[in-house]
Amino acid sequence: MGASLDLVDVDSLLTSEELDVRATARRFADERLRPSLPEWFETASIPARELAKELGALGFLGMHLTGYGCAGLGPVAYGLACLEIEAADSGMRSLVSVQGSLAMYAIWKYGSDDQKNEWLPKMSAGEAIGCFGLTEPDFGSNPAGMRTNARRDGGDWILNGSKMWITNGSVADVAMVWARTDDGVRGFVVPTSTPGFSAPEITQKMSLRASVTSELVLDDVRLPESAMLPGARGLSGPLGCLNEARFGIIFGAMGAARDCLETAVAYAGERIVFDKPLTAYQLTQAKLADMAVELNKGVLLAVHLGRLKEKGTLRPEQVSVGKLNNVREAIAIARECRTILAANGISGEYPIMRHANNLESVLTYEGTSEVHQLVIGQALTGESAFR
Ligand code: TGC
Ligand code: FAD
Repeated sequence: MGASLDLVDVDSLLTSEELDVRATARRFADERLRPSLPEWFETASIPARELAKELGALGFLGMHLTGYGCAGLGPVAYGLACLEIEAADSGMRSLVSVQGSLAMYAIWKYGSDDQKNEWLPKMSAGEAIGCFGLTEPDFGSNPAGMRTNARRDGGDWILNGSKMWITNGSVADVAMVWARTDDGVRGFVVPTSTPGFSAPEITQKMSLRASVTSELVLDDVRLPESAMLPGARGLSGPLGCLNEARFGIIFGAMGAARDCLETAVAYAGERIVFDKPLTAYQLTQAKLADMAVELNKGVLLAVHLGRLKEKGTLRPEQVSVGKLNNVREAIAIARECRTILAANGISGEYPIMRHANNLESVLTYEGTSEVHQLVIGQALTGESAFR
């Protein structure tokens, strides 16, 4: 956090390596991302290939994975990088999350040696971009219902179906596609140049505009036997990847919230209303105090969950606690900060409305807030209320 917002001295919980990673990510966000984001958001276009290479050069792609050119850093360092990148824009953090925690992680965790050797080095360098296709037009929260299927044809696989709302889809070199087979849900490594594969971009988004979102269409896509991920069988495969990306979001959302709060504090100090700066009014201070308390609690929760992940004891329902709380609080902070800037709050000249709009996507993807409530509810009661 920026020093002045770190009310409870969270920084004292971080190692010097973690602080260094954070400083590098903050510099990249401030110098490379922040100046261009208003334009990228407005035009809904990003230089994805260039950014991937720059992020790769900094070691931010698959940074919590080991081997194959990955940085092999701890979960808190990874989380802090997500936080700083999302302080610039959630769409930028999405690029990092999908590449490292979903696409690369799927290969790293469940892939064959050949798949790992072929894809991970170029993905960690940002020379190849990956995407992760789980959601379908009719099956988002309930991926168990997926219709995309893979059937055998001699020694090959033939994939048919479609995926929806897929981050990085149209710019990806490789897609992790989850499909129903006679043997349950399996994952496939699909080079996007394969005949029958296409990825039309989704337009008219009012949120996460600085991010590529696409449909994936699989029309008789023929793949060799070796394209299947050997280590993933059933839904636990993709859900295992989601734990990784959700973990990054627990930190990331606090970055968006921090950027809103920093903007609001600075604005309130300069804005004169009824002859005094806005910061001099008790109502404003109450808002700022409440938001700073939630921000500090959220970052503390993120670091705590990171330490559990480091020990290898982090459970999925604990990830749900973090994702539910931190995204919900981040969006509340963004909306409250918007009120402090009033009319200026809706302007693209300030980052607040962009963060607020982005956080609507973050609230929905990687498990909606309702899905995470139900995961926590199940852990509390032993009853599954999904169906
Ligand atoms: P259920 O019967 O409970 O479980 C099926 C199997 O999966 C296992 N499992 C998990 N494994 C690892 N991690 C988890 N979090 C897991 N949750 C469940 C479970 O043990 C079981 O294993 P097995 O071996 O017994 O078969 O599954 P269900 O069908 O009842 O569904 C549970 C539910 C609703 C929680 C799950 O479907 C879910 O999480 N739904 C939300 C879907 C979702 O989050 N989609 C995200 C798509 S990717 C995305 O949004 C990327 S955006 C990224 C960006 O741009 O940043
Ligand atoms: P639905 O599942 O149709 O849910 C509709 C509403 O019903 C929600 O409020 C939900 O919480 C609620 N609901 C669902 N089940 C229950 C229940 N049992 N009880 C009570 N309420 C319930 N997916 C990918 O696979 N890869 C990606 O890279 C990816 N990137 C994305 C990027 C963006 C910008 C967005 C917006 C989405 C992305 N997604 C991606 C998709 C995302 O994961 C899904 O949108 C999400 O899982 C929710 O699915 P849905 O939109 O179909 O909503």
